[in-house]
Amino acid sequence: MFFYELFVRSFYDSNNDGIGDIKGITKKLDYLKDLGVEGIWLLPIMQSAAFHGYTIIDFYSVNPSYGTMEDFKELIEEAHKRYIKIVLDVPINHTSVKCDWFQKAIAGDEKYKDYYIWANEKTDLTEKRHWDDSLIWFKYKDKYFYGLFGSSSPDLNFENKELWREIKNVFKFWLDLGVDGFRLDAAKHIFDYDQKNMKFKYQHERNIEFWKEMISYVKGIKSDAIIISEIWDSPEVVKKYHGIFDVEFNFPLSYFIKDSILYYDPKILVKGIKETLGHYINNHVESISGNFFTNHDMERLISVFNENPKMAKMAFNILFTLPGYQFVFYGEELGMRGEIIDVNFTEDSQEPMQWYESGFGPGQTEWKGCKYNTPYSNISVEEQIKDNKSILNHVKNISEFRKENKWLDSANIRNIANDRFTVRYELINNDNKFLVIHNIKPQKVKIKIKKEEIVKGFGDLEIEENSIKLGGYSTIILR
Ligand code: ACG
Repeated sequence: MFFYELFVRSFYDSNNDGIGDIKGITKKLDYLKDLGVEGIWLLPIMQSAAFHGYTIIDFYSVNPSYGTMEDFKELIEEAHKRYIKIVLDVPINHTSVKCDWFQKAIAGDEKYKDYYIWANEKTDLTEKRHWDDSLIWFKYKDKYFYGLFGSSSPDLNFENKELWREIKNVFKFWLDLGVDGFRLDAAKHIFDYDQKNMKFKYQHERNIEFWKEMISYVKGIKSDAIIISEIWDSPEVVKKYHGIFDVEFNFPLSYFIKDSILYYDPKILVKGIKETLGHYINNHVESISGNFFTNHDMERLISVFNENPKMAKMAFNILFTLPGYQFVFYGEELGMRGEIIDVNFTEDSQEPMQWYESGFGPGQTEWKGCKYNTPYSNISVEEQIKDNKSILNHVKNISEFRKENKWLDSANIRNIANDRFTVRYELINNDNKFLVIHNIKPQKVKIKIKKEEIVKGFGDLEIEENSIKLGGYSTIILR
């Protein structure tokens, strides 16, 4: 299943204020359908003061700059008419400081005070976040609160069971509106502070207990709701949560895919598949692998590849020929550029979607100037739609192939191997068997095959009687 990760603010503007909105997405559903998209992961749409929307002011609202609740209902209806699912990002680990709950807590309301985590005599106010040395304790008026994601987003205190009920209401509210599922932000952070010893400490068991209860509640309302988790960590930690969520983002695999291409090293991909798709090797899939190469927190694909479009296409070939679901961040289908110098400042990877070569035209969002995706750089829907060799048309072709072979989502993967140039693996189910060969290097390679075995090729292929010359960054799929 092909999911498109969509950032509303940057996507399509329906009312000419320069900010992308929900009506804008509805207008562009046919573009997404044409691309082969089957599900949209909507980055947070609730009221928030931050550009990215991850600090929520009101969990039961739509950000007024994105539109109204009615617009959202219409989007769901129109998406469903096109068999596109809508999965909502719900960041419940923290709120905005502007959230009513936090404001009441600060004003001394006992109920809401217990919604947050406050410093006490044991607190080390200089304690740092383990991955980048950011501070985690912040002063608001006369109190210090715990905020793993910064000074404007106090963490919620899930020791308080009342909050579990509150969050269930949040999920119910959006399910009742018709959403098809949730992307659970920061899923490993629900219990990450040891309040006895006042020290940062992941408590994976307690997170699992929390999510199990939330998921069983959600499934009680909508049994086929899709639950996708974000646990950005090593394979060892990701594994701890296996089987809890329907879909788990495969962060480790995202690095293996990019590194194997970037460093011209087929061994990296073989290792990556073996280490992170083990459940598809031994046919014991409890959570679907959410495969991707970038998201809104990361450097964009083409920037990782020093703007080499062939490498980007190769990454798509790998993504769309592995078992699991595919998640593509908006704009990656055009090779949009964007770097991230600091994970706390992600604007540069979330620049306005480029619809026009000139950078201007109906629906074009302009909430920020583009530092990376400048006009006349061949990075626009307008330009690429006309060009058979564009990344956009490449993504369309490969997603179409994937749709024709839906069985690949849950295929068993076997005999993963490499030589100096290629990576090959078999994809199998009871009725089908494909052999996939990726040439992940720039040079051409000759491979012995029988013509009639060819199912499909992506890239440069010279087919001869008993062999094929597989161009650099090209893929062949055989029966
Ligand atoms: C989510 C969203 C993100 C959002 C928040 C907060 C959470 O996608 O847009 O931020 O609502 C951590 C968290 C993630 C979080 C990212 C941004 N993402 O775990 O939930 O930060 C290490 C750590 C990870 C860490 C990552 C960040 O382990 O926990 O993610 O670094 O770089 C190997 C290692 C792996 C390591 C990686 C990267 O893979 O195995 O452990 O990950 O390398 O080094 C938004 C804004 C923020 C704002 C916040 C409120 O973007 O700016 O502060 O909202």
